[in-house]
Amino acid sequence: MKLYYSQNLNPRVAVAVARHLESPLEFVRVAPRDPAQEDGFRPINPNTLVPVLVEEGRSLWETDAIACRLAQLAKSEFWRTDARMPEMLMWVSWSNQHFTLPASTHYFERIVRPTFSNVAEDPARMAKDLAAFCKYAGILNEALATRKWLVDDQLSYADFRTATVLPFAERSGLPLGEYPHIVRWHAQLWELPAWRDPFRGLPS
Ligand SMILES: N[C@@H](CCC(=O)N[C@@H](CS)C(=O)NCC(=O)O)C(=O)O
Repeated sequence: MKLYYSQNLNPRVAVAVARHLESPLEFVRVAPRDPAQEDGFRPINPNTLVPVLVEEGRSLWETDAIACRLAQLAKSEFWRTDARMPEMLMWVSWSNQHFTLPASTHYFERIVRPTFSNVAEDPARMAKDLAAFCKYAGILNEALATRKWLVDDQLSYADFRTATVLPFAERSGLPLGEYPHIVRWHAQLWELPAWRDPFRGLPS
């Protein structure tokens, strides 16, 4: 079983899940949007994006699907399968659609784009996305005020997924310090080696 990854937002989450669950797989570092690799990568994922899990010749793309499969293989409740699953999926969906989406513009403009282009960021777009991020950060902060972890006070995939952008928040210029419960919750995640340093020992 192979997990194709890069060090960007979504594959970071997939690698962290694999590390957390101690999944028996080979990590393969790729750059699927590099013109030299793109055509060769298409049979593995027609979207030419990572992460991708290849198991017995079958490809599974999308971070959430990969996390689900790895937890299934590990027989772990990290991906809830009981009555708590809808609540876990609520956070997974919410973070993908609302919290992480505007934050990922900051991530892209401040961390990724400067590695290949010197086109300046669009201030209007950045301001709009920052306002959206702050709105949803307020909602998350409020939710975390009364709980240790997002689902039933035990670590789950909802915590990893909702925190997708947080390791990059400071460098992306996202004002995380204004949300003390998010800061406390992310500090808890940071205590987990799989979350803090998922790429440890892997090619960068
Ligand atoms: N919806 C996909 C998004 C995957 C995606 O956007 N991957 C980006 C990284 S965040 C990618 O492959 N970019 C090219 C690269 O990292 O080389 C998922 O959740 O896995």
